[in-house]
Amino acid sequence: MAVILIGQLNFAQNPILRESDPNFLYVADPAAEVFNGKVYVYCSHDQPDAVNYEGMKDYVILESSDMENWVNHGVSLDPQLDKGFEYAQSNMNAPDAAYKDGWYYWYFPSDITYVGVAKSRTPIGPWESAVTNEITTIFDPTVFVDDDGQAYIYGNDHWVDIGDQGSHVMGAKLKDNMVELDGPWVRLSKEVVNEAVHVFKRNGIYYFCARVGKVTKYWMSDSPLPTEYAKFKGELAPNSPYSPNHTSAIEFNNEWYLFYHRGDVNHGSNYRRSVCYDKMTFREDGSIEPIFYTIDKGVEITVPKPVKRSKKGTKKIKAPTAGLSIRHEAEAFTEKSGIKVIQQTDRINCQDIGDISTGGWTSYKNIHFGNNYEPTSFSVRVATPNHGGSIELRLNDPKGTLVGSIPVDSTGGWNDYKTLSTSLLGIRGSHTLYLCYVGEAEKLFNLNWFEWTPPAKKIDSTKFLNEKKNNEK
Ligand code: FUB
Repeated sequence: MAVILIGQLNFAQNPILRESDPNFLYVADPAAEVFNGKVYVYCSHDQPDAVNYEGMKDYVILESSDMENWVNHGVSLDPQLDKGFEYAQSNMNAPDAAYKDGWYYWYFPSDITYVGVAKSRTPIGPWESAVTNEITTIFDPTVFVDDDGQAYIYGNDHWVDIGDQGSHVMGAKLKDNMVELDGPWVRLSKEVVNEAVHVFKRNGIYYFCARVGKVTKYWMSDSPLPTEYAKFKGELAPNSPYSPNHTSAIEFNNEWYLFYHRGDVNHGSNYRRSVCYDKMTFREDGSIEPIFYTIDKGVEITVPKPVKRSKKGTKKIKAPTAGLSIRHEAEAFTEKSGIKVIQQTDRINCQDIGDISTGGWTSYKNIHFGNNYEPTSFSVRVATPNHGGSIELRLNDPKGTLVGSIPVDSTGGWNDYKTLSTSLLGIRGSHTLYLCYVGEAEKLFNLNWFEWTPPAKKIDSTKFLNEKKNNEK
């Protein structure tokens, strides 16, 4: 049995993505979720030259296992380009995601107020459309699944002709299929709100948050769809610098965090925003202390320390590689041959690729290896009781250029995962990566994920300092 000690304090950094990171993007409207013990943040995507919200067209996922080290999955849903989303048009504002009955659902607005839905078997895709047309109209859709499995959709009726005149927090039940309303929209706030509705539950209390004027305010209720208005409680988070606020809250390792965006970092603006997060403090009556925004290494993270695990003795958690490594779930492949997607036997809702025999392969498109030829560290997470053979890394074709090979020995069993690494040389740019499986055993290994760390972008420091000076003038 694992014994968990709580207590070590680490510091994570705001904003999550920085201009100096490889594959940096401006991301906004963070919808944070915890799925299978990991944090996923579903974000809208601001274009680097944006001067309004009209050019917002696709969505990005950030992922973390510890709230300190983040994986940037990049653009993960592009309804205007991906097949099956022909109904989705433009203005892809704030999204949200939810899980129910084996599917992850991604709710995204198109044309400002129409709500489209994508679904996937994993939190990071691949995504397919769950519908053939938009499911409803509401501004800034957000979905909450209660402990009894009942799902609700919320938003505000700014620019939407439902409910009373004016813009309020609105909510409705969703059917079990997660794509149809199960009843009428209900007005939940007496007060007028602007946008950015988000709902979470803590100790049996439902919290409704929304931007009102320049700040985020909140309401409390003992019902997810109160027939009387939810009780207005006041300010939750101050104005976010250079940008109207948009927040979401999660509990992770017994701490609560509020995600938000700001436009005053990364040479940003109102339309070039960056996602941040800070700790939440609840008072005894369930009300919340206004959030204090931090910048740089200011986010306190309480780390649970596993000190003992199973009969095999003490296992230390390996600190993730410094820098921004990019993790890709093995089952989120583009194409495959001779493998199956399988459930992990000791973790609910976690998938691997398995039943792998020699000659099998999986491919992953658009893997970006950085812009220079510096070594790229590459790791795989595998489990097997067998001599697992090896994983060959090839570019653009199952028989394409061999750029690396990782030998896989027995890790001890099908539930004993090990991370194996190698260093790849001489690759740059984006490629379709083929992982090709070679070995003798009938079932070689199960592969959970692979991860790589593109070398940091070389920054022209003179240009950076000049730009900074100009901005400060
Ligand atoms: O991202 C576009 C819009 O900005 C969102 O829909 C609003 O909530 C605000 O964050």
